[in-house]
Amino acid sequence: MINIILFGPPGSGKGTQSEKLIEKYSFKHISTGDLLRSEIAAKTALGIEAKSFMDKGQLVPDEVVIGMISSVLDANPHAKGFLFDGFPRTKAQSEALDKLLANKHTEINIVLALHVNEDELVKRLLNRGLTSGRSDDVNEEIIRARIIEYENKTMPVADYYNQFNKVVTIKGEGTIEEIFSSLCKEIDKKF
Ligand code: B4P
Repeated sequence: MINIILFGPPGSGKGTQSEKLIEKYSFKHISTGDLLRSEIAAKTALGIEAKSFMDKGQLVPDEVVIGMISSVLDANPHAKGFLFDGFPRTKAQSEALDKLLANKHTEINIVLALHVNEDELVKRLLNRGLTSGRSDDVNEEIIRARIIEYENKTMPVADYYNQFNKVVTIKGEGTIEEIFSSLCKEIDKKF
């Protein structure tokens, strides 16, 4: 079983690259952003709670997200590997994920960290906001708040996996195909 985390700030291309990676490698894709947005669309209690955080550019509480991941792992006992996109986003989520995977006698093999400068991130997200209908993409203030959340709460995830030498940094600027090819090179090297 191969388990990969695609890591990076908001707008670094995690969702974009995940789509291409799952097509090529047939991993089970787990995007906490997508899962939360479908809960919002279905107006569930979890979705209503999550929306109040997401609309402000804040992370959703750990216990909500960890519970969601645990259910998806249980629902996919025969997956040949998982591609985690946008999860874990805090050190507590990383520790919880490691425990959940250990219970299934597996682990995270590699963390692919996309690096993109802040001005480019803001430009991409404002641009996506023109068509996505996503309330967290519409104004620069919320986008900057998401980047600050990333720096304060999510960067420690890279430090956490770095202690096990699992992090590989990838340049996340350039064409989508160039970045995809860099990611595939690292995956193929590892497996
Ligand atoms: P997410 O849905 O995870 O996504 P994201 O941060 O917006 O960005 P992503 O990196 O996937 O960007 P994309 O490829 O689409 O998070 C949304 C919110 O959900 C969070 O703020 C948080 O509130 C909540 N949440 C999610 N997971 C959570 C967790 N684990 N814990 C707590 N809260 C959680 O790319 C963005 C744009 O760039 C697109 O328009 C794309 O077309 C463009 N783009 C991509 N690659 C490009 C390239 N190479 N060049 C130019 N443009 C490019």
